[in-house]
Amino acid sequence: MSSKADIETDSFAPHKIAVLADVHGNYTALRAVVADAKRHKATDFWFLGDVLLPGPGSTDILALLADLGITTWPRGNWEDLLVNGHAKNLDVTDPQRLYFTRHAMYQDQFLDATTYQRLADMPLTVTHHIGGLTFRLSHNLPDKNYGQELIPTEQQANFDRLLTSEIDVALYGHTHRQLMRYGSDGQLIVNPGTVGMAFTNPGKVQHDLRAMYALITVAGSRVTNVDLRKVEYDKDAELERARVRKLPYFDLYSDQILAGVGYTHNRPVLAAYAGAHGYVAEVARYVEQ
Ligand SMILES: [Mn+2]
Repeated sequence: MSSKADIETDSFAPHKIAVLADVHGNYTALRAVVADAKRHKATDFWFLGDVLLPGPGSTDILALLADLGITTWPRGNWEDLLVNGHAKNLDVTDPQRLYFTRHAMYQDQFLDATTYQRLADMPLTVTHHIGGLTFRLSHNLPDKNYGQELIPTEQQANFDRLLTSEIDVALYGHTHRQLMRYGSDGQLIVNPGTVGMAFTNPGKVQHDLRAMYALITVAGSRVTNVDLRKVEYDKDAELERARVRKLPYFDLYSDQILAGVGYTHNRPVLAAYAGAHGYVAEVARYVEQ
């Protein structure tokens, strides 16, 4: 796997960059965000990883991202879980690993070998140069796409790990929380929040289940605006897609979308759901193939 991608963009044109992260299989939310960004005349679209799962979206999401010019992005931890679930590399005695493997099994009806390989080969960081500014994109830390180091209440030293002297703006996702702050040397750090998998956040001021993204304006060699946006989308339509497409763990997805309840780390609930829906036997047969 390569670890870096470098993308050069015309320095002289003004840019309005829509930064998207953590779509998590929610095509309906992604479409709402893209429509909002186009209304606001976005010129560039970037993505920060965690593209599929646990929602029903699949090649439709990958095609929409490709239409926006997004073919490379920093690999999210859910890309790793999907790829490893498909490769049958996860320990399915763990209800959480069973959950990812059952979802990979579901995605197998849509994704071909080339697509799995493309996801496996995504770099950990992507660098963009615009107007003399260097932007570095990572899913979480530049060398670690999982973990809790960058939740908004963490210490400054953790955020400085996003930066080097060459970087002007660090963009990361993963926490599903919108954030704008600075590095110790004054560099800008932005997290656009999550497009498709909003959680009920701690604290009443953070409670919001809309689709999130960031719109960053660059004029000349300056960042002139950072707009942390939230967009309403049709949650019932998304759940209807999930129902029609026979999404596994449907009720948990429904709870996620309508109430912001996350089950990814709730092993007792995942185990009970898998047991009640026959997933344990299905995954055992899949892994043996
Ligand atoms: Mn995520």
